[in-house]
Amino acid sequence: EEQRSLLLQCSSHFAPPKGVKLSYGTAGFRADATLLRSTVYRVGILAALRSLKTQSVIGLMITASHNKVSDNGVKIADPNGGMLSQQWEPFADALANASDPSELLQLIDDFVRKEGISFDNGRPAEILLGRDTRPSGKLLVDAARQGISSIIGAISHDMGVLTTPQLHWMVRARNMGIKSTEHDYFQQLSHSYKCLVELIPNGKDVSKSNDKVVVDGANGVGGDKLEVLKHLCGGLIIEVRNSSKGEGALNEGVGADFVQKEKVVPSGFSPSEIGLRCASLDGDADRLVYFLMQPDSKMIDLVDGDKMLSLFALFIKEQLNVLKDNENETPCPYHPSLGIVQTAYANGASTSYLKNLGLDIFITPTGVKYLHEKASEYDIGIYFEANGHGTILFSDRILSWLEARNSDLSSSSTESQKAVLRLLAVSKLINQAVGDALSGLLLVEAILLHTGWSIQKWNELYRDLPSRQLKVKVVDRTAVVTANAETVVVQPAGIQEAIDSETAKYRHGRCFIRPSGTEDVIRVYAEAASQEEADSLANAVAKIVD
Ligand code: NG1
Ligand code: ZN
Repeated sequence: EEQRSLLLQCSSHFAPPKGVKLSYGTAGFRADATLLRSTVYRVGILAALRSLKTQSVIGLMITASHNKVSDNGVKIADPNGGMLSQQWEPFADALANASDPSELLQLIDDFVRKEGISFDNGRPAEILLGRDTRPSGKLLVDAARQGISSIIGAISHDMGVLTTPQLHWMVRARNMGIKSTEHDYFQQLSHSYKCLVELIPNGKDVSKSNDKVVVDGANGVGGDKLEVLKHLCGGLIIEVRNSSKGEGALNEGVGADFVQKEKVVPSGFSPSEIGLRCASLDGDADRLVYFLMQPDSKMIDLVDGDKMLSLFALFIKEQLNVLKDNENETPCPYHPSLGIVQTAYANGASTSYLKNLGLDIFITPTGVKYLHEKASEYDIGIYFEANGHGTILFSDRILSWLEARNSDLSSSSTESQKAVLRLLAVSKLINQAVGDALSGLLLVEAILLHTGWSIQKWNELYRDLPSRQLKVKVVDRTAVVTANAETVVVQPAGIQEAIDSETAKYRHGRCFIRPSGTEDVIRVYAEAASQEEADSLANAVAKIVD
């Protein structure tokens, strides 16, 4: 009863905007920041309920990632640091769209009963709050806190400005009972990076290398955090451009999304970077792409998520092969599975390349939740979106086997011992909660040192098929329904046939459309033998959609 009146009273201060229907999409709720106060308040309530249900710490992140600075968003990190369980998404939608406090209360009442959530048995709700550098973030964190406080006994910790992956990492660490501060995050990443460097064959003297990487921080939080992290990473030279301290607007003409989609040099880079290894983070630093500036042109050679995936897959496979070749030293009671997970946006050339390596590849629909879930089915699962979001997951089974082998072999310094140590270091460096540009960057840098490759050499693993992405504004994007991991349109009728007949006109043609989960658009993706053909195919299909 006390709980009910508290909820009714608090909720009356957070009237939802009229005529706006929000949906908890692939990235939580996203909208113009001015529309989000009531939504975020309600997600605060949701986070507290989720924490009570799971009896664990939950995360709540305020960010709109690579979207424009006037947008914002909110999403929940589940106890393992991953995305909110899909079973709760319909409840999230219903909460956000409830028209008044009494409807809200009714929804909560029903849901709490259905889920068997108890307000007074067990530990109180506990939520970690984070936000990116958007100016609207503070106010929205405040709304989230009020939502959390409308559940009696619930506690929130404001962790301040963080990258999205940092918050997810902290939630995961808290629930694993390990050290979970930002300092611990930096320590774990830099320590495991240095382990990998120490394990480089033939003791290459890394400290003497004056090779640097120049990183575009999208005018957001990622560059600021990288400034701290880089000083802990031994001889690694990182030059940060476009941190949040500069003049430029978040994600405007900068950042991983811009660089990947436009394939041009971001602001803040000059011809002096030609030939150097360059990288771009997105606005909340959960995406990373590398690139090379072309001489005499604004254009870049993009080294995208698919290529990072390929680099990581090669390295992991090499370590697993060492273990297999020395099986007498490190007998494994099972055959460790290595799985690669991509979406339809993966460049066709990457998929062929990975297949030729004999790797097991699976395609899921767009959305980290799908990729992550699939990757977790393997002993080692690597997933990446072409846009640079991805990570590597290690099963408990393989981690305990590696730990056990490590103690068996601890005094030896055989090749298998090194392979075990490398895999363990990767499992600690990579953020297993969610894709993380900072940990991804350190892993790329460590592997390039290990292989002795330049970014040019890495880029030549395979040649991308030219591609083009377009977005088409439509009245109702939900009218487009897809199947087969979004590669086929099943509704409206006739569209797929039209796309097929257009695609058939092009060499190496491949094309699909899907409704975006984060913007009010239909996305068109086309691939073909030349850039002109990819452009022309994408334009032709965009006309069909319009
Ligand atoms: P939508 O808007 O559903 O295409 C975009 C990205 C996703 C994912 C989400 C979340 C593309 C084509 N799509 O989703 O891959 O990263 O944002 O941020 O890049
Ligand atoms: Zn992002």
